Amino acid sequence: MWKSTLLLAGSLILAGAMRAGAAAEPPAPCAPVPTAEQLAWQRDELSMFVHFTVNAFTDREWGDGTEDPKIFNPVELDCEQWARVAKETGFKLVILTTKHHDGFCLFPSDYTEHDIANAAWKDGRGDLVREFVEACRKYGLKVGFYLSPWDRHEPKYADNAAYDEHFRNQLTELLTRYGPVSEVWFDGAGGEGHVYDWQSYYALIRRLQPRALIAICGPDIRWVGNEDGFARENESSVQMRDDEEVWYPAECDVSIRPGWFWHKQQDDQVKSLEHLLDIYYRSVGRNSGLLLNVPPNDKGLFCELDIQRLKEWRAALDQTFATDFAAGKSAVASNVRGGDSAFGPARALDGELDTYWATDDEVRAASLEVDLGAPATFNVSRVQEYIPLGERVRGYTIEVWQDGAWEEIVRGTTVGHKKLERFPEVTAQKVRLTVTESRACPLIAGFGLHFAAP
Ligand code: FUL
Repeated sequence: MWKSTLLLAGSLILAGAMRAGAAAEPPAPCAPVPTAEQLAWQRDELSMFVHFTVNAFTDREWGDGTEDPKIFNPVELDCEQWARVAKETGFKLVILTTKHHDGFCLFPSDYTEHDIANAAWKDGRGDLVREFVEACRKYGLKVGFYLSPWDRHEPKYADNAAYDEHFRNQLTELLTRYGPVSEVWFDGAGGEGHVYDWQSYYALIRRLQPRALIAICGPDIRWVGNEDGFARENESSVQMRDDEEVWYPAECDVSIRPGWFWHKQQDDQVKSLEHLLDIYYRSVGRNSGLLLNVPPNDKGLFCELDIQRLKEWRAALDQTFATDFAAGKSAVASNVRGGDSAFGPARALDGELDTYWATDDEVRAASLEVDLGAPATFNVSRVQEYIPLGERVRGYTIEVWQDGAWEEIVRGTTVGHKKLERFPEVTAQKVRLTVTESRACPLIAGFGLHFAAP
């Protein structure tokens, strides 16, 4: 008798453990999902663009390829200044225009004379790309290369096949001489009617730098569609390509000045702090990467006003996001996968992107209620999904408990890696995040409430 009682108790414990274990299984991926490199890029959020070529000496935006390479002479060039500024202001990757539409190469190329080897700078013995890469490495920044397909200098450009080979040769120089490259940026501008053998470029990049992301005219990172730095309110990394859903996150490229290149008369036209903050909220805050261009002047240096503005921008963002009124606060959820200790709502408030609140598989709408412990005043919300398992949320709201009722302050669509919303400041102690629509059970890695000083 005692034996069978023990057996029964034992099997009940086992069944209970199995149930808890089964329910606490992580959710299955909701396809498509990012590659490891796309995920890292999305979490990096900020890239800096550096547009530099003969244009800094001719006061043009698009050189026509007839420039004398001798004019390129940035006598005070200091790539470490660029890297230091990028690092100090929160950028993770820096992309340099190694060749813009004018065809002038900032590296000594074996395939053209229109390059730095024929510049006055360092009597033609310099390699600006190398100095750039070394500075980035010193400051722990990832490196990206822009190489313009459109080449207004190269005579071979008139012959598609000959130019494809020329372009691959230059790509090979860039991808074999300077160590790891994180992003290759292919501009779609110019050269209308020219046919490029993109597939052969991609195959070469995959072979020489398998971890490099190919952006814009490429399969890994998508151009957002404007040069204002603004993504759509419902920007999604899930996109259709050839009748198939693929992971294709958006990048917002924009310059800190009116032009991509430095022009003396634009020295006082650096975007305002308010404008740059707006760009941040409408790019990074809309599930996109921000690629912010800072052009060096004809001396080879970032200008003081640009640097000062970047520092103000960083300080304002740090001030806003250093305090999160929801961090570590107690929360309850309408549904929890495997019990609170497994995928409970605390995991959305722990500041970790790799832990998340999850629901049971069949759930498509659920809410999480946070008690802030005391009334707090905030005007920015932050919601983040656990995107390694796909992007799921298609609708959400945020409400505050006011005078005995819930009052909606945010109604949004997609979330993805990060969704920030700004709203008039509100004071409340209880806040509710509700996912109203989802492609699969929602996985929320972050929910934060912040205050941005007006
Ligand atoms: C455009 C180019 O034509 C501009 O000069 C700049 O490089 C920008 C980032 O892309 O298409």
